[in-house]
Amino acid sequence: MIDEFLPKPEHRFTFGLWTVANRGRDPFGSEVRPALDPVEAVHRLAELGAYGVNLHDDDLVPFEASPAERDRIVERFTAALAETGMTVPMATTNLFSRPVFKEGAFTANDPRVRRFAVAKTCRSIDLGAELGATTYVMWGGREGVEADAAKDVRAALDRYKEAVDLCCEHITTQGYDLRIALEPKPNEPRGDMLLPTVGHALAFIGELDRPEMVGLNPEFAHETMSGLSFHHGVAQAMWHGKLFHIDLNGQRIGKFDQDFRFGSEGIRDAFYLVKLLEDSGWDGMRHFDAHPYRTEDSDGVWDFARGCMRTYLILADKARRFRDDPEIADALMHAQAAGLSVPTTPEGGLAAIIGGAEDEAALAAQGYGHERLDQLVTELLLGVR
Ligand code: GLT
Ligand code: MN
Ligand code: MN
Repeated sequence: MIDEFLPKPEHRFTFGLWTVANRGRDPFGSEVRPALDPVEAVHRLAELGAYGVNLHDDDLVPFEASPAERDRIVERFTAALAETGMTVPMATTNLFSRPVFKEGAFTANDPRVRRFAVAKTCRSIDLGAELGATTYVMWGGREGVEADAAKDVRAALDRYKEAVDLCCEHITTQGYDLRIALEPKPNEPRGDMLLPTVGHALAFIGELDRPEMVGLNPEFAHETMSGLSFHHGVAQAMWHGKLFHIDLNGQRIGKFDQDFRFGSEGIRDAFYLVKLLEDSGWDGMRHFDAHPYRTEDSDGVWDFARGCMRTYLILADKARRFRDDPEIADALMHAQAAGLSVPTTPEGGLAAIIGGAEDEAALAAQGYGHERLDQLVTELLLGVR
């Protein structure tokens, strides 16, 4: 039997090295799985049909490694990429694990910590460029505060901008083909984090020295944690030309930062997101930033990875069925969905609008058939149409 949902490199699925290598540690318990060699991760993901892997500097090269060790590690990793045809489309920096960043990295009160963070980031940008990455993600995991008295948010944003500008300067002077994607998150690990949502981050980009080099890497779990619609956030990022990358996973509103397998929670939201990416012809990566349940052994890790990709492909198929379904098309007509593409301004311009005589009572009496439309989507997702 042909498996129509078999992942292939052409689908552009990527995984963070840190996702499949996640060892199941949580605030209440220790690691439950052994360490995973990045070279093995590359081979296993390639066998499953992935297109590439993404990484933090420290995921591949331990922070303490000497320059000679670094070169050896990178060489061995590059050989695995060449052998499998896998790529590294995105790179990022770990600015959150080491104790030095406990008060912040780019927005730490101590300028020496900030300089250390910028230097670590520039080295990591060099590594990403060496591996061929064209997107550089910035997730400010420690940029935030619990004791609000300790941090002036306006000054912190000045410093955040300064650090991003410095990184853009490094990319430009080195001549790298690299764009920066900021990743918003509302909280966890800090009580409150800077650039908490897609909207905050979009507004921040407008204040940068080189705004054209900077866009967004929205994450399903992060907008959902705020109670916001992920696909609305992604759609707005696209509308501004700022969707540079995307982090896919599963999350339920009101819970801790779950980072579950894509589609395991919020299946409707996941459907509308996949539909948006597919309908818009998104040619970027379908990147999974999730981790296996703590219940899993090493085999479960690969079930997890396979599941993320398979669910995406099933939802992409549902998006195609949505388009081809005559009853859904009829319900969309009833909802006047196509009417939104008609400009508000008629021939005759504003004067025609002001002088117009719309029949308010007739307009108000219209029904839009959303109950029928939404039930059809439910039945599509439940597999009965
Ligand atoms: C970390 C975080 C993610 C970010 C990664 C990039 S690291 O796992 O939870 O949301 O995308 O720094
Ligand atoms: Mn997350
Ligand atoms: Mn993420």
